[in-house]
Order: sequence, then C-alpha cells, then structure tokens
Amino acid sequence: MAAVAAVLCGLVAGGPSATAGGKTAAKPKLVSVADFYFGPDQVTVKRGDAVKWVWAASNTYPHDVHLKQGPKGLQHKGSYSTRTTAVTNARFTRTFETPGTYRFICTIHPTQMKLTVTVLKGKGGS
Ligand SMILES: [Cu+2]
Repeated sequence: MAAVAAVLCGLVAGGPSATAGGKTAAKPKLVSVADFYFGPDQVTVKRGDAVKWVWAASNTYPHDVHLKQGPKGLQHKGSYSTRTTAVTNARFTRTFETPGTYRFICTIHPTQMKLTVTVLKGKGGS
C-alpha cells in the first residue's frame, strides 16, 4: 500500500534536534577556613553556584562550618553545616539553590569566625 511509504517519509524529515541548554560548570567560590577567620568573610554567588570551604594547612585549631541563619523557607538547613571539627585537610562543598542571605559561623570560635554568603536570584553558569 502506498500510504505506508508516505508515513515513513514523514518520520525521517525534521533534521537533527537542537541540543538543550549548556552545562552549568561554574567553578565553586573558595573560602579558606583558617585560625580564626573565613577568608573571604563575604561571598556572593548566583543561584545554582557552589561554595567550597578548604581548611588551611597551617591551622593549629579545629574549625567547622555551621549555618546559623538562612533565608526564609530554606529546606534541609542541616545540610549546610559540617559535622566535622577538622583542623586541616578537610573540604566542604555546598550548592546554593535558594536565593537570600546565609550567615555561617564556626561553632568553636563563633565570635571570631563569621561568613556571609549572598545568593543572587539570577541563575549562574552563563
Ligand atoms: Cu574555628
């Protein structure tokens, strides 16, 4: 039957489909966890970007990263804090999907070690 051939031709037409979007490969912002400061102590990222904390090799005191206050409606708040109180050789990376202001401290040195992360509404990676 001729009708079958016509249907097959219709399926082949159309050419290659457009590839969807580009990869979001923005590098994380680095924050040093040191005796007794976060460096820098203020970081601004776009929504979807990550912050990576790196414990300094020169540390002689233990430190952690603890989210003291996050934006309203933030889910899984506990996942923004480390469980470790490492001295050196520790890393902690967290991706920020909820815009707003995040205030971090080291629970061992809460008055000295403070960090503010601001997450902008615009999507990162462009
Ligand atoms: Cu500390």
